[in-house]
Amino acid sequence: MTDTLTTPLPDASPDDSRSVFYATTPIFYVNAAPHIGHAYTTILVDIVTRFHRLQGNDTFFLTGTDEHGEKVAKAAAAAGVTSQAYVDEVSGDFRRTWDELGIGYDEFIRTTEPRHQKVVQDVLQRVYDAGDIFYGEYSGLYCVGAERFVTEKELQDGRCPESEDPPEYRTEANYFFRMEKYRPWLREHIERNPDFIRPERYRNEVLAMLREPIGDLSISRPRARVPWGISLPWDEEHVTYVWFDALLNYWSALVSRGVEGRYWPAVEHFIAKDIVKPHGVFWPTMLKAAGLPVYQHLNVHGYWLMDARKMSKSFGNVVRPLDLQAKYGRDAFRYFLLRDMGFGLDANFSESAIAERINADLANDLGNLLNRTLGMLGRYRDGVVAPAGPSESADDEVRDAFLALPDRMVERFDALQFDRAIEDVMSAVRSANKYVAEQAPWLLAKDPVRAERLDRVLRTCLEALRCASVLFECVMPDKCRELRVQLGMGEGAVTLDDARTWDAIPAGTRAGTGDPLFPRIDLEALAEEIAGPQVAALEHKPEIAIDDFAKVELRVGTVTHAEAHPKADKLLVLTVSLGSETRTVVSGIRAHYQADELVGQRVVVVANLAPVKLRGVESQGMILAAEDDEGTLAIVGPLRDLADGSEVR
Ligand code: ME8
Repeated sequence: MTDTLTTPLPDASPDDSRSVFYATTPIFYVNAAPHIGHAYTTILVDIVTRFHRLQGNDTFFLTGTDEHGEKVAKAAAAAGVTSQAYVDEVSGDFRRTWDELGIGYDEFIRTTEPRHQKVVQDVLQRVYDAGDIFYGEYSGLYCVGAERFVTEKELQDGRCPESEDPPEYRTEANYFFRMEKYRPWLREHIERNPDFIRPERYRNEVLAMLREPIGDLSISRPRARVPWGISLPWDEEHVTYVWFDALLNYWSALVSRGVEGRYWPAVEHFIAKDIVKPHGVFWPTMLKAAGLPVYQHLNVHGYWLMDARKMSKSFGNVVRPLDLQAKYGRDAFRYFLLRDMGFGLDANFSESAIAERINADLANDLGNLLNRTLGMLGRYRDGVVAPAGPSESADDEVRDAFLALPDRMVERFDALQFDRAIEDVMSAVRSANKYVAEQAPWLLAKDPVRAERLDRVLRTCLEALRCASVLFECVMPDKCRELRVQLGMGEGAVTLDDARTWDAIPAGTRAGTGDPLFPRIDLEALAEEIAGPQVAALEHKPEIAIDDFAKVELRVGTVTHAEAHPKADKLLVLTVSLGSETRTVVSGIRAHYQADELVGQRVVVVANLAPVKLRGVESQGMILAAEDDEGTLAIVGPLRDLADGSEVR
């Protein structure tokens, strides 16, 4: 069973002069549950679309799931259910995740929906009738993980560059799309439109592909081998190749709602670098052959890495977005994702990075400005905003810094510099905090002659906060609304123009206080929770003298008992015999070792480490373990049988 989820669009009037912004995420394969990588692209598109809506543009945001193909059929078989039951389940998981993350998509498309299949068949027939599809035989290396043929040249150590799986050799009779025919046109198009694929490194990557023949694209699979797909309209014995099917979602979603005239081709695709070739080569040539205008921009971001490796289900290093949202809050999590990845580049993911970012930017800089401003307004003015009085140059500087931000933010977003856009706003917030310190309202409050000056300083801070709440509206919609409520401005909608005005808070407005918007994260508690290898692994250690090393007392021991920590799911509590004494050692190795396999294990203990309480259990030392780049961890022990307590020198 397939169902559709659509939200009503506001009407477009015939004389509509608004700019159109149509943005897409990839439609995700349903062979894996959503993780931070999928969440990043989806949250990013949500933020960018909200920013365009804030500017009054006519926006359409599409996401969905890619449900056909060998990979999905194999995953269903492995799960022991029908393909349809399987895709319904996982697609639902994606949709629920996006709903819980507050993603404001206009359309969620599934490639198993009849409305999509019909459009795919129409386009196939059109390209077939035009003579751009032919029947032939092909032999080559096929990668099921990436669902495409790969060339010898692309392989890295014999493996597919995308999935890192070894491909298999296949010979098959297929239908082919005359892709090579469109290579000169595509090359010229990209050369003439320098920002068609961006950032530039990905444009160069595609141009390099186009310098040599790209071949024709095999676009069908025999139904006998891969039944899970859309039939070719002229030959029931073959189903459409999954990429030909999937890419067309960007078009079918509009056609099925009758809005293709309104939104095509103003389309902005957002993807990660794994799928540059299908989007940069297959897709534009398909569109050209179908007689459709090509998209406006292909925007390519890097990978979220976990332990220096792409986060991916096949590498087993994924983090679920809803877990992070539950722990850190939806808006703070969105803020982190946007702030900590430079678009186009890879970024390292870690929970301590989220916590540090939240504390530094949101709890300290923004939270501090809000709390101190509302605190002072309450203390000195009973929470009531005074009329706007005359300003001095220090006030004007803060005002000018904020009023320059809307235009700068538009430029930053257009240039895909999202992290810098955020940093611009934060830097103005920091300058407002500095202004408070310099103006010292607490001193002004002691001097009745300076009452008007105090009002001006408080109002400047309130206006700065109001503007920040508008500028951050697309990134943190819930928190920004709450912020404005705390400022006494109610829950009404805002537009970017609200950040182009100053002294807009009416005199007499009663601001309240509320719970802190961004509570500080207890970094120590977090470090305890993720204690173990990650915490101990300082990357660059300073050179030390032998005396420094001699300060560390290392002793051989034997684990006599091991059990799970009652309050932390990453920790084990070990009892270790050092011969003359017994120690309790709390160790963050639970992801790597079972408690019972450790009993009898010989270990090396740092015996003179100051005791520390980890989630309520005192740890009297540390055991040594090594971890490689792949994340495999091994406890270090003596290679010969030595008495417990022997010193390691
Ligand atoms: O490729 N870092 O689906 P997919 C950043 N169905 N982004 C990541 C990521 C990571 N570690 N891992 C995944 C497919 N992504 C096809 C697409 S489109 C017509 C068909 C995100 O489930 C990123 O957006 O493998 C990447 O391009 C996408 O998930 C791949 O999703």
